[in-house]
Amino acid sequence: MKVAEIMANLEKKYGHEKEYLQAVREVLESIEDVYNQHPEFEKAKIVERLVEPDRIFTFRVTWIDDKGEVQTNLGYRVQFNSAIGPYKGGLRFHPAVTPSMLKFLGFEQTFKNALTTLPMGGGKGGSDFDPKGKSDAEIMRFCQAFMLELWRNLGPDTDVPAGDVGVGGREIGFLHGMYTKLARKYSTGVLTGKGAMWGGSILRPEATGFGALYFTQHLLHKAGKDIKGKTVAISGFGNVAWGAATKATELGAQVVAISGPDGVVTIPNGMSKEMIDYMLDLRASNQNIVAPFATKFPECTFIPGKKAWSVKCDIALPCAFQNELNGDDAKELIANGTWCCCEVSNMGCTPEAIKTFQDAKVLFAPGKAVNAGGVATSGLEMTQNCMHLGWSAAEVDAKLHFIMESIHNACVKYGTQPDGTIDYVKGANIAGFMKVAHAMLEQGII
Ligand code: 2IT
Repeated sequence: MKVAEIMANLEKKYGHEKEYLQAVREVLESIEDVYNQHPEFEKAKIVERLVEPDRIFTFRVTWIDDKGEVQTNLGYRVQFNSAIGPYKGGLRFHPAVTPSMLKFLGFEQTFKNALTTLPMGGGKGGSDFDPKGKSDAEIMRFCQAFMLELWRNLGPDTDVPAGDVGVGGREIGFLHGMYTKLARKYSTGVLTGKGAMWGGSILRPEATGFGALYFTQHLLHKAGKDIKGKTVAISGFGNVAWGAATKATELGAQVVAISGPDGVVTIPNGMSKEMIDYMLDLRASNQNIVAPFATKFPECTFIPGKKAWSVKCDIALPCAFQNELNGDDAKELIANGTWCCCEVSNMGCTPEAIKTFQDAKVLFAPGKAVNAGGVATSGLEMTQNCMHLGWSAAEVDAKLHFIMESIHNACVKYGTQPDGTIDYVKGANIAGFMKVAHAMLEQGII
């Protein structure tokens, strides 16, 4: 395989799909050497097949807003790869959603899911629907209209969506209700992230953030460091940021910043329980602004137009959106003394940012390893659903711990460099790729 050739072909075909091309390039560059030691991969054209999704569904979603006006959005489901299990991955509702964004996310999901140790293929979906400013009733009608189109393509052994940006417990509830009505049967395992009273796993809401901090602990431990007493800057204020802030605080770190599209809030003495709880109210308000946080807690300061990366911190945790931390942000962080960045959002750092961190010997780990605790706990939810039972928080947490440790071990196994340092980007990409590639190889040319 020659990465340059494959990328040139993809650029010809999909030149406008920037996020997709970025995600593919990062993985292919990491795996090139290892891949080329396996002539059987080359013969079966594993990479050429793996970069293309199995299929993409595109559909129109029409719904009626509170004023009685007819609205039309686009809906998608990218079924990327099912070599190791049913398609699995979240739904993103955000006005910037395009096929490129969902292809990048589905591609990433395929490797991430392989890292979890659980049998899940990769998928992703969503819509350009903007939840901002919508009422609960509008969100419900949109979710119902979305499911009306998608339901036939889903199933516990076929494709199992969950939440992502703009889709949380409320949306999963509406989607599940409509699925049940259309399918005329109660399939507990057709969506994950359900309410704890109707088949959801305890700790699923917390799992992405908790898992990210467990991974961070392993990474720090390996580097001879400890999170206790360190300052942490978090971007975003949604579900993932909330879970990360909760666990970071519990582990004795100080969360000194959270942010939104409108700016950053600095938190001089770290977050209290009341502040962490208030993040949930902010998200549920559907306004997508973080400024009210500083009004509610006067010791905090809101700085409009600034990112979390302008705040002095030991550890940076991007928890919001792809490419939210660029090369200049990385330089600013480093100048302010940051020595660790664990990417919690999917592809949160640009390639320039990653290079800047790695060149400066900042400890860096990529999203597909750090944030895999979310989808892993979705996998645990699927297992509980199959077994028709529910595990306790302690049981789920122990399994999440084990999975994050396994992912860290896999990164160390495949990412340790001749000089003894660990390239977590390489490690995660090679470990995830090896599993999917071998599964594809053993299942023939399909
Ligand atoms: O990016 C992700 O891994 C998610 N949004 C969670 C997907 C899932 O199926 O739980």
